[in-house]
Amino acid sequence: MKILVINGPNLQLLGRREPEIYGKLTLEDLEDQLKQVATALSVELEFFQSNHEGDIVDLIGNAPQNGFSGIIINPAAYTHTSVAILDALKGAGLPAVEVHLSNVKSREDFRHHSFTAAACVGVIAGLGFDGYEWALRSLVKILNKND
Ligand code: CA2
Repeated sequence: MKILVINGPNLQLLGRREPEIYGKLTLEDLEDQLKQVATALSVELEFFQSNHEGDIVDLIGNAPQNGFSGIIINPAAYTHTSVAILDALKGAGLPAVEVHLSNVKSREDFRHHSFTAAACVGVIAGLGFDGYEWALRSLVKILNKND
């Protein structure tokens, strides 16, 4: 089972800026933490970070033929703006879980609405890196049920 992990714009800055909001750990630290969980669950992960909406749309669109069974996505700022990513997720038809490091509901009003969540089986926000781990565990459970 192969799961695609997508991180959207500016998340390459993790651990380098705004540690009071996003923590001190880097994107590489996140990937290492998730790989350990994936090994324990016997699933394969592929990581992708992009600052470009179209690249994310292409990646999601190609995910089914590239053999992915599910998607974990932190669309970052595109969460609040992108009908294109929403449509790509719907079109791909794979179970997806949306993750946010911060509790978007406790932040500015413009972060309260997610366009992309409507195409996801669930959303996890405010748990930092652990949110990705719970997303992975839930996705694997969902996919195993679908077998
Ligand atoms: O809480 C999250 O994970 C967000 O998706 C992060 C986005 C923000 O626009 C969403 O509202 C919530 C921002 C990602 C920017 O990441 C940075 C990381 C470190 C330093 C600066 C930006």
